Amino acid sequence: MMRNIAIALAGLAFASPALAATPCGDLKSLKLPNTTITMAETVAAGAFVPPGRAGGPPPAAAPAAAPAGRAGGAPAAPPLMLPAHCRVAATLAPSSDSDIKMEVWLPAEGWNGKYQAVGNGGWAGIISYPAMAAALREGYATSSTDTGHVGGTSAPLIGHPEKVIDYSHRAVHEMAVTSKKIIDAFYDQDLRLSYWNGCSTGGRQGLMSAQRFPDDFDAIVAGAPANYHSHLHSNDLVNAVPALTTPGGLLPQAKLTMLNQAVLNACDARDGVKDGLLNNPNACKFDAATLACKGEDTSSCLTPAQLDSVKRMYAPSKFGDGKVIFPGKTIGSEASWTAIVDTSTQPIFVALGSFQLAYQDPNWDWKKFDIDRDVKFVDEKTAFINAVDPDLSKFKARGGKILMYHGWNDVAISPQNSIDYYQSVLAKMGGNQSDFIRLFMAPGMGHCQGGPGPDQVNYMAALERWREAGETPATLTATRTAGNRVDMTRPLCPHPQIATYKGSGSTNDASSFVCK
Ligand SMILES: [Ca+2]
Repeated sequence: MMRNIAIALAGLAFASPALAATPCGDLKSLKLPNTTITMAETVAAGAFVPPGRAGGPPPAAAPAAAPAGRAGGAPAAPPLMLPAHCRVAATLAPSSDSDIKMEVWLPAEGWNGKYQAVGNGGWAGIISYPAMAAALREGYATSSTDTGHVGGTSAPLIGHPEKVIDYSHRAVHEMAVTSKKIIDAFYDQDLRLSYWNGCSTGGRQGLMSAQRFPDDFDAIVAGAPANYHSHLHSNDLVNAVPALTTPGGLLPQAKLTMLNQAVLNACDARDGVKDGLLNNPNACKFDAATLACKGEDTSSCLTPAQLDSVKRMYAPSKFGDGKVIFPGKTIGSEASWTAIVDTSTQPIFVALGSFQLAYQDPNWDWKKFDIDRDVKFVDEKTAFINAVDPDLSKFKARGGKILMYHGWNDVAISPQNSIDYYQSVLAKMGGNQSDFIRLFMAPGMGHCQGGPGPDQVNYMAALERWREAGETPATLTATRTAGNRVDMTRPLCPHPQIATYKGSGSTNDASSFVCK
């Protein structure tokens, strides 16, 4: 009602349909449930320097023993160039222990009528300003949340069960509801569509929305989802703890590179193109035991302890009764196996976070990790954070689309986990459901991006054509750049199709490949 009056007044005074229904600064007095709007100000086009991260995760190269993070935060982030917008910040408190920070950025002109919410990484704890900047530049109203705590570890969640719920799913839901109300108040145009765009934790958040809150988003990009949260983190410990606690269980980086080269020698050309990429890694049968040292340890062989660590990385992790916990790493990804490299001193902090949270102990002793006892316990305490429900019928019924992607060389989250979830959805919902959910595997791509394969893809554009024009994505084009020049393009194919070389044309050109 207030909005309609505001529109009417604006129309009378200026007869301009582009005029905001509520001036930016006035959004500060907007009354919304469980919401305190702490900032609403017009920002001119220019550079925005994101606030430093307080208590962020330790740098990957130097895992810190203390999960509380570093005092003083991360180094200053590079400035982001932003178009003119209305910047709104709010604190949400859906529970008495909630302290969810969020921001909404609203284009001052050229709004495309759409909302793009962007996701987090790891244990979240920071607003994703760079992803918001990218969405704003494309004309979206955009928002992001820290999910209710500060700093990229689970430490602030220990002793705060309501904050764990916020991290799990409540913060993103509340953010979506609140953002839509702010968008609605600011513009005199109706919001047309709401999108989710996230990778890793952001992928988990996207799938969680489709499962728990099917009305929040009309279409979702879910990259490399950390959706099997408790088992993903368990898998990290299953791989890392024996390698770290067995004398000689770790490998020098040179041996991981040697192992990767042996894999490529065996399988690279089998997809028709010798390019350092395996288009279909699961078709590569490579037995690391062929590299076992025959006599003394040399740089080109694996000792028994090293071979054990390598085999564990490839294998799915299992409970004592043989039930699979989480799939193994992909053949071809060996060069990035930081979990078993000899500079590693502890399991990755993101994974430790689940156990520290379950046991309510930031000093939980990972050296005593016991698969059956501890994985069952972490499930008992934190499995509600998982987003593995294959029933997406409500989301599908309202026309929802999900575009999943995963890099085959991802060592942070085993790519097979995305295939497993995708297949579980098809199995649950029956028939060929790829008219609403599609998974694109990216050869040689790392976690969300990076790696030797082409990794730059406009997922959102493909999703929008799908949702808005009914154009089901048959292929995506991935681009690789070297020295600021595109040196390779490749199609990404909807799983289980594989990019297949036609036999002629440049192998660096996507048009020389077909999906089949
Ligand atoms: Ca190849």
